This record gives sequence, C-alpha cells and structure tokens, in this order.
Amino acid sequence: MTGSPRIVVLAGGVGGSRFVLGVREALRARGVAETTDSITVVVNTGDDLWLSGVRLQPDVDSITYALAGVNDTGRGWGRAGDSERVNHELQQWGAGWPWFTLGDLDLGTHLARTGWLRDGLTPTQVLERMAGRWPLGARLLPMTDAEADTVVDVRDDAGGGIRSMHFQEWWTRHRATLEPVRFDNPGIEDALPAPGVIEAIASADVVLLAPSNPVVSIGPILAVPGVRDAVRTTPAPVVGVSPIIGGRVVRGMADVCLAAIGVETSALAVARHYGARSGDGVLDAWLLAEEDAQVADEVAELGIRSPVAPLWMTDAARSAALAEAALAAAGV
Ligand code: FO1
Repeated sequence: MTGSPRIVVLAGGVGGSRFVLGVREALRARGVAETTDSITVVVNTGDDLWLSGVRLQPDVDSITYALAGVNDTGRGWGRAGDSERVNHELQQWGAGWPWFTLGDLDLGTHLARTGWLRDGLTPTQVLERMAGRWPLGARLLPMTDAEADTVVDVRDDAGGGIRSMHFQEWWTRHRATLEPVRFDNPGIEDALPAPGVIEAIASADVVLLAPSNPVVSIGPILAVPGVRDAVRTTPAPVVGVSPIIGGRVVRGMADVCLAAIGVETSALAVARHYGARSGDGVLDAWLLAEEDAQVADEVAELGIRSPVAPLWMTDAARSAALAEAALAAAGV
C-alpha cells in the first residue's frame, strides 16, 4: 500500500478509544504521514443524552479526549484531572442525576457543544469544531446528526412488567444489573448517516469494526439507515475485532447486552451475529484472541476469515500491535 491507507473505524467509547489510538500508533510506526483522511472514526452516538440542559455525547467525548491525550485513563471517560465543584452544586440543587458525575472541564465541553447546537450547528459541525482544538490524527464523524439515544427495556421485578429507561441510567445508576429485555434507538429508522459517513466507508481501503460493544455501540452505528449497506457493499475489506477474549467480555456489560438479543458471549457467536459479507452480514475477517484460536475453523466455516492475534490492549504498544494485526488481516 503506497502512502497512507484510508482507514475507517466504527467505534464506541472506551474499547473503541483504545483501538483507535492503536490504529493511529500503527500508522505512525509505519512512518505514514497523517493526512486528514488516513483515519476516519464513525462514532456511536446512542449513548448520548440531555442532562441538566446540556447535550452529552459520551462516546464522541471518550474518543476525542483519548486522541487528544486529555482523557481520564482510570475511569475511561471524562477529562484527566477534572474537578466536580459544579457537579456538587448541581446535586445541591437536585438538578441532573445524583448517580451521574459531570466534571467541571467536561461540563465545558457540554456547554460549548450545547451553545453551538442552539446556534444552529449540526452535531457533525460541532464535532469538527471541537476536534480542531487538538491534533487528533484522525477525523471523527458522529454516526448521525439525528438524536437516536439508546433506550433499554428492563424486566421490572416488582411489578413483573417491563419498563424503559435511558441507556445511561441503566448503565450508570443500575450498573446493568436490571435484566435488559430489549434495546432500541427510537427515531433511528428516520435518521440519516452524518455527512461524509457513507462516502468514507465507500472510498475506504479498509473498514474496521472496533472491539466495542456489539449491541449498544456497533449495533446502533449499523442500524443508521444506509450504513449497514455501505459496509456490505464497500470495495474495502471489512475486518472486525472480537470484543470477547477467552469467552469473556473485556469491558462493561457486553455479555448482559448480548444475552438480551439471544447471542451467546463467545467470539464465535458474535462473529455469527455480525455475519459474513458473502452472506447477509458485514464481515470479511474476524480477529480472534489467541485464547479463542480453537474456534478459528468454525468462524471460517461461516465464510469469515479468522486470523488469531493478541487482543488485550493493556498498553499503547499492544493496541498498536492489535491494530497492525487488523490491518494485516485486511491485506493493507
Ligand atoms: N459512567 C459512569 O459509570 N458513571 C458516571 O457518573 C459517568 C458520567 C459520565 C459523564 C460524561 C461522559 O461522557 C461519560 C460518563 N460516564 C459515566 C460514562 C458513560 O456512561 C459511557 O457512556 C459508558 O462508559 C459507556 O460507554
């Protein structure tokens, strides 16, 4: 591949951030000049919410802060070294959610974003303006400019009924302990891909699915009308990275989410869930952890190439090596 391959990454928040940092590092290690379209990240916006009058975009902010090197690496979200003076005052007013922390620096992001949205900018334009503050080495696009927050239907033990709540309440208040029976993104059926998303996928040299949550991160991106078809029809090889290592999810609550859609928590089951492009799915290749090498043949039988590589992104070098393995699986 002469020059920089045009890489498109579909990504969610924390796992996505680490993987995108790895992709950027892998290109730097190749000595590839970072052009503005060497890496395009299509970011999940299903985690987004309105809170205390401001618009939050958690996965967008996680990836932006991580690429800018200003992210709180311990928590995986928010800004490094942040304080919570305003948050404390909001709690005193009983404003917002007592279980949801808004850091002072992070609030600066939400206030700037909300002001620009009120001025008439689109989320894409807001993100382009915010990303311009730092040399991120990647272009970030929201999956859509429409609001399509993830809603979780949970079984309400007391009444035995079903009740709905915003994904963020389910995740941050209940720590995903309430059994989810359904995930939905109301309004997504009328959403349009953000400007540039389809073109980036169609003109890519490789499309990568980050090891993000298949249900609440990659799922919403593929659910934006037109995106799944763009991934299925791009001339570029499509390579996914398993978010499951040794039959266990690396982060968060992906296993609980997968169970809700009837997918077993295994690298093979998620590969089957995404499906082969030769069938009605989206994958050409599925990067398996060494711990899951024993299912490589079964994945291959799905029509999905199944290279094996170390998938633990415990540091920048490991993330870069993983990204390099994904690029190699795509032949770029
Ligand atoms: N996650 C939490 O578990 N607790 C929080 O109080 C919290 C606040 C928060 C504020 C801004 C933001 O962008 C993200 C925040 N997150 C918090 C993470 C958020 O729930 C993410 O969407 C998840 O980590 C899933 O990606």
